Amino acid sequence: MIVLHSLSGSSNEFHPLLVSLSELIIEHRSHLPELRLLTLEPSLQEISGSIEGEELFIQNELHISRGMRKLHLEIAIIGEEMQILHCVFFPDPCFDLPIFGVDLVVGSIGVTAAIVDLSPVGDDLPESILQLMKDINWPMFSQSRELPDWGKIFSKYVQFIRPSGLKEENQFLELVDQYLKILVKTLASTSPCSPFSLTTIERHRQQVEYCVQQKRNDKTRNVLAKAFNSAWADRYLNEILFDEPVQL
Ligand code: BLA
Repeated sequence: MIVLHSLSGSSNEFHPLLVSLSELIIEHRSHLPELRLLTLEPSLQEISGSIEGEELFIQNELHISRGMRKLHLEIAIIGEEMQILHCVFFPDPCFDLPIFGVDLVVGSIGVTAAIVDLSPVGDDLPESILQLMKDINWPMFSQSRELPDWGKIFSKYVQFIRPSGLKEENQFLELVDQYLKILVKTLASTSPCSPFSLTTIERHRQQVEYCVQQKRNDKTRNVLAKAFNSAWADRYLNEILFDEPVQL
């Protein structure tokens, strides 16, 4: 089991938002139907490296469930300062469900980036999800951040912010809670399409595109390449973070 306990005793204290976010994700994940832990080889479950003399430590957890081809939760610690929570729920393309993604980056001055989205794998999000999103109580964050060019994969509801203070950190957490509630609820009432249907093929194509665009994030690549090397970073991005769904 991930996560935070295996590092207690080290000088690293996890940021409270990272702890709450990982607990929230694990709680929602536990409600997914037919949830199963995927065994990862030990060298990928826990990974150590060093970045300019500082330690890098990554923990990975992978599950699958009905409707989800890959549920990935990762916590990375880089030196004394940086902590990252990365989580993506990739749907089975036979199900009309969006990709859930969240990334939290903590630096020496606190949380610098908090991003959450339900990303479409069709022209737009499914109608049932759009209906549920209408009821969300949208907080006004004081510092919105600008998405890079590859961020076109995200929905119009993507939140990319730098939370300012405890109130905004809690509001971000509340938003992730609502996104996950909507996803879990929708999954429960979604039946799969045939793997050969045109809609499945299109969702598969868009999931590949999501992975291709995410791999353009040089900030992720640079952190990994510095701690290991660029070949290792590319392999990790291609095989663990954003591996493409198997061919239909
Ligand atoms: C930004 N991602 C970042 C940043 C770092 C990482 C260091 C810069 C933070 C900042 O500008 O304040 C690093 N993220 C990582 C690492 C991992 C990681 C090392 O996940 C994993 C080991 N990224 C995702 C997912 C999303 C995402 C799932 O992995 C969205 C759902 C988004 N991260 C994302 C975006 C940025 C970012 C949009 C900003 C990129 C930019 O400003 O160019």
